[in-house]
Amino acid sequence: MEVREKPAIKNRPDEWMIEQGMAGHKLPILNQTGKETVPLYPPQPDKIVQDKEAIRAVGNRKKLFAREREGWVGYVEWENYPEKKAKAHKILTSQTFPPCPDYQWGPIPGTNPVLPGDDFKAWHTAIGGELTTVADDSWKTVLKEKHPEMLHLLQFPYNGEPPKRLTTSKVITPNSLHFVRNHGGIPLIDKDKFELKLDGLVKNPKKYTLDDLMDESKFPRMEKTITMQCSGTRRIEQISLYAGQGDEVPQAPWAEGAIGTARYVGISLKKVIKDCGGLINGAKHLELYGVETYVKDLDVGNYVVSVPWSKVKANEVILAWEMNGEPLPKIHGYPLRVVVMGYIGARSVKWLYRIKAIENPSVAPVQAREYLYFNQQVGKYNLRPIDGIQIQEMPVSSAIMSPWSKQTIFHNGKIHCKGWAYSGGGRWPERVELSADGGFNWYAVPEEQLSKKGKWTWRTWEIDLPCDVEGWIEIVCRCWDNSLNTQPLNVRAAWNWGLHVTSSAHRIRVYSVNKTRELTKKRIAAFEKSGIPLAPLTRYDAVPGGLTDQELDEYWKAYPRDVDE
Ligand SMILES: Nc1nc2c(c(=O)[nH]1)N[C@H]1C(S)=C(S)[C@@H](COP(=O)(O)O)O[C@H]1N2
Ligand SMILES: [Mo]
Repeated sequence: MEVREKPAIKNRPDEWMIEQGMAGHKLPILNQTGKETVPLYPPQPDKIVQDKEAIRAVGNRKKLFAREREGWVGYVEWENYPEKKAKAHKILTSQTFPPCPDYQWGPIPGTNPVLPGDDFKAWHTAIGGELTTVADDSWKTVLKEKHPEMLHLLQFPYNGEPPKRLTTSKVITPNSLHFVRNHGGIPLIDKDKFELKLDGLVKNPKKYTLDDLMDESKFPRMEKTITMQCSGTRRIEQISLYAGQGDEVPQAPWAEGAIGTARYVGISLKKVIKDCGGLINGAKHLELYGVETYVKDLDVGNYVVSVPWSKVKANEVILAWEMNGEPLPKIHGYPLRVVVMGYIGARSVKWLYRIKAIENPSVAPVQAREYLYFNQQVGKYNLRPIDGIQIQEMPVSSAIMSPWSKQTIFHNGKIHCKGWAYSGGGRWPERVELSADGGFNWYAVPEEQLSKKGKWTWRTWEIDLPCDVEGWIEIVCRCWDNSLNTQPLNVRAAWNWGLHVTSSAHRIRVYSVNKTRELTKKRIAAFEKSGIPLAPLTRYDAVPGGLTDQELDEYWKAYPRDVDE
């Protein structure tokens, strides 16, 4: 065949996919602010650059970023040393790193870990010193402490949730199955070398060993069953609808498992503040410091958030060292963590080493620049951190853990469903309702099919949901809490750029096959008789047992297709 000239076309092989909105990250922005529409293309993969001279000028990283305390592996102190922070920042900004693959437009990799977290790994090794081995150590701890069936959404910083069938199989989540949400490494702290510092606007700043805190003559024990929920729970539903803020760590693509319930033992933070002589000079917030290093916008710090004194005063903030009858697992904050009842998980600081009394909420990035609930019209090109509500109490929410979306269900008129319901701020699920018709008619879960009520805990539930329908249905779940708050009915109603707090009614689409119907029963029997597999729904098979030509002919005789006049 004659070889022709290469045709002058601009299509790329993935043109159709791109045109159909399946690869949004490859699309140019259309700039229509001038006379002509101008496409603004995404950059070609950037060349990795490194200003070696600038990095060398920062100094000896091993010395600069050394372990702060003996017996505290992975601990670099940043908050006390602004010059050190500046040096780490200099290192991170004197080079570029390979961009992380886009995961919001999919397909999300079919691997476990789902995402590797290459940027955070690279930042840690670039800073070096004590942080050099943090990513490897973290993964080793995951493999030691977590259940082999955990779904590792992000390898480093480690973010993982249990699979659906294990999320609600017990009312108290076994430690190995409790979800984990980290912003950095997992420090390995020797409890005999441990010390908690209390300073800032308290009358008598003090330091405590673990034994001091465990001294029952000073601090009465508290034991509480508490559900912890990440504000990222069910984020995947928001992502699937519209892409939002894109970095991997703040934005792990959680499903319904970023919630867990445990029995914690510890003491009330209020008593410790009192032991320091109480707050002074208008202190109204307590800043809580976690040991590990967190990189935010190439700035380096420790994990810091704050809680208001009013919450502490109500004895709703625990310093805990025991989780479900065991010392805290390393991955959950050993030896000491905060547990804030009814607030988003982010305030429950793990590897706690310092509490500082301050006047206003912390300006540290996790408190002031993340976990913000923006208005829908706030996004990448206009946002300011003050445009978001700082998320504290979680709203009422719920989820269906079984069946799964897109599943086909053979049933006899009732579909068995299971799930959880939770409300923050000390409210609790009072009623859970399911709909098999997209949210028009609702059935309440019978009280005896809901787990026990608790002020700070979720309730798990099961229901046989009546369903007469054949074909695709949408099962919806919503909860009413004891204040009669309920959930918005669709994701869009509460969609936000930060992709937080997906608290809308949980919807799944399943294909209902109702075997109480004679026709269905017969046809399935025909599949079985001929040994034709029933799954998957979309597989085409030549199934015998339809009408014969003669039967068709007789039918059209009795019920003519057309009218004569
Ligand atoms: N030091 C520290 N504390 C932390 C975090 C963290 O990354 N570092 N993550 C927070 C977030 S966002 C959540 S949801 C909870 C999760 O607690 P878990 O990992 O024990 O389930 O811990 C919080 N405490
Ligand atoms: Mo979280």
